Formats: sequence, structure tokens, C-alpha cells
Amino acid sequence: DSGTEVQTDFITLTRFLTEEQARLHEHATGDFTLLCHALQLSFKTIAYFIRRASLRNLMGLAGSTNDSGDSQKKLDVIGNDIFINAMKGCGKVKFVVSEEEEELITFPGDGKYAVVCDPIDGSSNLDAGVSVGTIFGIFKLADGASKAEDICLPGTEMVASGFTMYGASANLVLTMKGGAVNGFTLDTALGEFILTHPDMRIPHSRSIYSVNEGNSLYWTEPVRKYFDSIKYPEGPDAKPYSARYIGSMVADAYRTLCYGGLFAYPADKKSPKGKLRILYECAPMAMVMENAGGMAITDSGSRMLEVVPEKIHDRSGIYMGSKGEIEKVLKVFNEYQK
Ligand code: P6P
Repeated sequence: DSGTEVQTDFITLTRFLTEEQARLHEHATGDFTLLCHALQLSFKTIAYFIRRASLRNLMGLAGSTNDSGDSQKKLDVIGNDIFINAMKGCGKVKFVVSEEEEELITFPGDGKYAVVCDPIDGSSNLDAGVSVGTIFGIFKLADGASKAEDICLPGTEMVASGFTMYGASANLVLTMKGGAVNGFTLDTALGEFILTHPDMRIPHSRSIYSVNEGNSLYWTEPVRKYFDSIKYPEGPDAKPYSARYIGSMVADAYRTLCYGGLFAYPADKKSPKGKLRILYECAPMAMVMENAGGMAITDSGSRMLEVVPEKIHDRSGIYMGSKGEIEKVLKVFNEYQK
């Protein structure tokens, strides 16, 4: 077009990984980069199926049930198969933990990485057209790692984590250990994820809270006290927070990352260990929030990334988002710790 600037030098995920590889010497072998290309392929394929799902009537139930016992949507099964096959195909992965698989998946060969994932998180919302996503974390294996216990590691051990939200477009949020949070948008014409949100930073504070109020009957005293303090604030010109809850973790997390605020899934009397899984929901999201300048803690106020699961599907309560908002949660929780 005459006069308008034509973008001819965009950064694709492929190029970004090549440049990161040069920076992250420890992965200079290219294995990590090849693993991430396989991840990218699985996101593109899942995005393709989700787009077609409404046309191909894939929204119906597949009939089988997953580890949590909830009935699996066809897309759950497809997303899980796509992800596992992509990880197997790259030859760099030894173990996969998936929400859809009760047991640890082990591949032959000498892969140096373990990948934890929830292939289609939020799938119960699929029929309503709500954004769902893939949440993932990548661990570099210690020599001799051979069983599920070897994958029960704290999130601080992850070399990378992130999620892909399948909404109006497919948005990938990716962060490396100690690195920035970068957002990529899938250009379906090119079939490439393009760097559209470099170095995402979560606002320090924002009066938005995101929690399922339907569980408030089961909340413990500190949790109730905290939420009352932001819903019925004291002081002459104190204003209540806004409530935003989509019920799909990747969608609530993406909004929290972009706008700020607090997302919480508290442990409560109904779910004493919380609902969300440590390895492939809480820890990957916690690393994204921390690397974007935010925080993520558990019901005891400890750092989410330092929690070590005993079993691969263990759950935890989680509070994550803006640093200023998490500090308010800690202030209330600490009053009960004395
Ligand atoms: P509730 C979806 O089923 C999910 O695993 C997360 O994506 C979401 O944050 C949470 O559960 C919603 O749970 O109990 O509020 O419906």
C-alpha cells in the first residue's frame, strides 16, 4: 500500500526460539528448541480442531472419563492425543504428565525433558464458546530420572512454562526460567505464532478479583475475611472491587496478566487440597505471573513455585496476580498465622 508501513520483519516464535537458544547456553544443543517446535505444532493443531469443532460436531461427549472422573469432551481426547504424539515425535521428551492420563507417560529413547500439561483446560465451557486453553510446563530431567516421583518437582525447577488460549485467535504466553513473559498470536494465514506482546508486565495493583463465589459457603475464615475486605471495604471513600470470573483458568489468567487484579481458587472445606493441579495448572501459571512481576501463593501464604507435589495429579489452593493484591491477601492470612 502506498505510504502505510508494511511489516516485513516480524519475529516468529521459531525465530524467537533460535535467538533465545543463543542466549540460554544450557539449551544450546537445540534439543529445547526442537521440543518447543513440537509444542508449537500441537498448539496450531489444537487451534485448528477447536475452530472446526462447532462445524464438525466435536463438542459432544466422547463417552470416556478422565482422572478427575469428569466426562471427557471429544476435544479433550483429541487435544490430549495431539499433544502426546507431538511430544513423542520430537524425540527430546522422556516423560509426559497429562491431566487426561492417570499414569506418567514414558517414551523410549534418551529424551532429556519432561513436559507437564493440561491439553484442553476449561473444556467444560467448550459448548458455551468460552475460551479454553493448553497449559504446559517443561522440566530438564536429572540423570537417571525414571519414575513418577522424579517428576514431582517444585515449579522453580521448570526451564519454561506457559499457556495457549484458544479465543478469537490463538494466543500463546511463554516464559523461560528467569526470563520475560512474551505473548505470541497465531497468524493462521502464515501458520506462524508472531511476537505481538513482548515483555508482558502485570500491573502492580488493580481492583479486580476473580474467584468462584459459589464456593463461599465452604471458605475458611481467613479467605472469607480477605474477600469481605475487598467487597465491603471500610473508609469514607473506599470502593468495592469488580468481580470477573470466566471459569476457564487460561481466560481468567490472561485477563489478570493483561489488566492486573487477583485470581484465586482457594482450598476450602469441600476441596481441602483445592481444585487446581500443582504440576500442570498452578506452577506454570505461577511462573508466568512471577516473571511478569506478579506473585502466586498457596493458602498457607507460601510461594506457589516452591510447592513439591507428592503425586503427579496433586492439587493446591492458589492466589495469583498483581503483587499489590497478593500482598493484601498475605496481610489478612498473616493475621491468622500468629
Ligand atoms: P469451578 C476448569 O474446569 C478448571 O479446571 C479451570 O480452568 C477453572 O479455573 C476451574 O476449573 C473452574 O472451576 O469450580 O469454578 O467451575
